Amino acid sequence: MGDQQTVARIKKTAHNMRRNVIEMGYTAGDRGAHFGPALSSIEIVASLFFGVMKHDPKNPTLPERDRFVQSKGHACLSYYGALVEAGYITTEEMYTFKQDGSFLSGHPSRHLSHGIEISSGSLGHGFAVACGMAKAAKVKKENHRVYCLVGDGECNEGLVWEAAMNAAKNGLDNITAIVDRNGVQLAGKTNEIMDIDIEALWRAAGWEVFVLEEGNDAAKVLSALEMMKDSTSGKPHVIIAQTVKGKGISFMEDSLDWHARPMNKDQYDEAVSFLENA
Ligand SMILES: Cc1ncc(C[n+]2csc(CCOP(=O)(O)OP(=O)(O)O)c2C)c(N)n1
Repeated sequence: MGDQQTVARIKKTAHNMRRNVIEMGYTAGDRGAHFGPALSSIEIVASLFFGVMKHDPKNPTLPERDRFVQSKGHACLSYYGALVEAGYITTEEMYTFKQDGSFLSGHPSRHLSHGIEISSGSLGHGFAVACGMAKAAKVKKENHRVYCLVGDGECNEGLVWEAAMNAAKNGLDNITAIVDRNGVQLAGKTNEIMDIDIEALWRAAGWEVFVLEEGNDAAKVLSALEMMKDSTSGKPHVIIAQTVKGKGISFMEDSLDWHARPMNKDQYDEAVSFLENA
């Protein structure tokens, strides 16, 4: 388990990231934002950027940096929220989310100087690109690692499994995927839309699987990530993290309604008050 100071830093940053999500989502006005998908993934993204990944906001193109790919790109607010906290994006820039001309669009658009590694949002594609990046690192004998956030609904995509099988075949032990298993996707409960055993599928594809029951517990997420980093299985790794969609804002938790939508002033005030009293 990570040291207490690191865990405390991640928890504090996670709190700030939730606030960033609300600020940016409210800034989007009628265009709306994916609140629920971002909030479930906060502890995962925070643990990566503030506990596990090698990266330097002052040198965003550092060749040795670990790569992060947010394959569930619609949840970009957790990613942007972390980039704000790390210093890749200023607070002023944060408030341009979804405004005309802003580099902070509703899905990540590659912008290396701001820490956005690849464009993503078409489900399955980001994960396949992440596997390609891990393969490229192997070919070039580079030691950085690739981390990829995948949705549980996203695991319905055929491309995920083509890329996963190929990664295992190529022994890509330098990639860790984290499945944000929040159980709710765009149009319903994930197990009602496609009742698949994703643990068994990842194992069958040849990956080392770790099931994390508390994916919104920073200490446990950090510990799982470190364990996978130290693994000597020679396989690609996946952490299947049980999370809560909309985590941290009670009226958004486990709610299909808050997958993506605009937020009005009353809802904004209520969300801010939840965070201030958390
Ligand atoms: C290829 C593709 N098909 C459909 C969509 C539309 N879409 C956006 S989010 C989403 C649901 C994703 O669910 P999940 O992966 O569980 O992520 P969550 O929102 O729960 O974080 C869908 C179907 C898309 N972005 N890409």
